[in-house]
Amino acid sequence: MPTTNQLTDEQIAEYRKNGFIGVNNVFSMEEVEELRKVTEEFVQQSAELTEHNEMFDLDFAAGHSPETPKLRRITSPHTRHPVYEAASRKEGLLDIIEQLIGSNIKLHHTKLNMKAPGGGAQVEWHTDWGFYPATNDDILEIGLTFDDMEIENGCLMGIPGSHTWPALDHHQDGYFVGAVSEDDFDMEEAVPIRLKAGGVSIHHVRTLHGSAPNISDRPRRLLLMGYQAADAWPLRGVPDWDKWTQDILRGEPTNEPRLEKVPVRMPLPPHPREAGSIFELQENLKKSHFATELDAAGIQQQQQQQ
Ligand SMILES: O=C(O)CCC(=O)C(=O)O
Repeated sequence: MPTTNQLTDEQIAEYRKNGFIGVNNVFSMEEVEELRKVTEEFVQQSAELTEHNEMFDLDFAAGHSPETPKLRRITSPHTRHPVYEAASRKEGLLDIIEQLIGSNIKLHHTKLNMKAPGGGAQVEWHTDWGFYPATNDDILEIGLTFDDMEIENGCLMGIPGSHTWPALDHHQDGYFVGAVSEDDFDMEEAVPIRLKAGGVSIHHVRTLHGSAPNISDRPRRLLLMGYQAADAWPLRGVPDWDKWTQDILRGEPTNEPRLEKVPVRMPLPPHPREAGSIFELQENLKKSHFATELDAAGIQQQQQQQ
């Protein structure tokens, strides 16, 4: 099956209207196989660890142990192995991104989120904008799936049109917890992004998204790669100009931020309980949107009817 490097006009219109789309066949199965193989090596490397470190976030709730290592996240995988770096720089992918945010493209970050079979954790509803507001919102995240991604194994879900909403509050008791409260939206409007392995989800930085636990017997491995227009300047500043320019993947860097009238709420003050990953941060949320497996199953039933 040939891979694609172009969105159709319909796909672009859907992205602009809903704030997210799914696109199959962006990566070949050979590329996916290589990514799976390298990822398995990292999972084995994490086996002996008993606590999170700057590279690995472990899934204790899913039963992480030396015999059954359960890795929840690899942080910045593109800096850890050339296979991930190649994925983040794939020309066909950058062609697609250029259609959505223009020709000056900077890599924002990467992370590999994994949900183990039978319990891999949910990601509570949030916008990426809540974490890193900028001078304009030409910023998006790609999710490259290594596995067929379905509701059962905790696919990404989005709320259509939420990228046009005012800046959502990701605070609880005055502190940033990286998740919105249940009252801010109607979960029944959630649309799952179902994909085949090698496909990508694309969501706008202001799109409200989340994902349920994995209640299937299959893994869900999603390589998330954030990209931004080079003139979308982080409101928290650019601490390292050399690193900033190294991450320009297409076009030119600029020190002239483009200022757009965008609604913003800063992710401050930080939560007093220090958190390395979004999973740890969101554990501070008093009421999960996915309180029980039954809730997750309930959502699934609703969504399957859509
Ligand atoms: O892994 C997922 O399902 C979503 C991840 C996500 O949105 C995040 O890590 O910011």
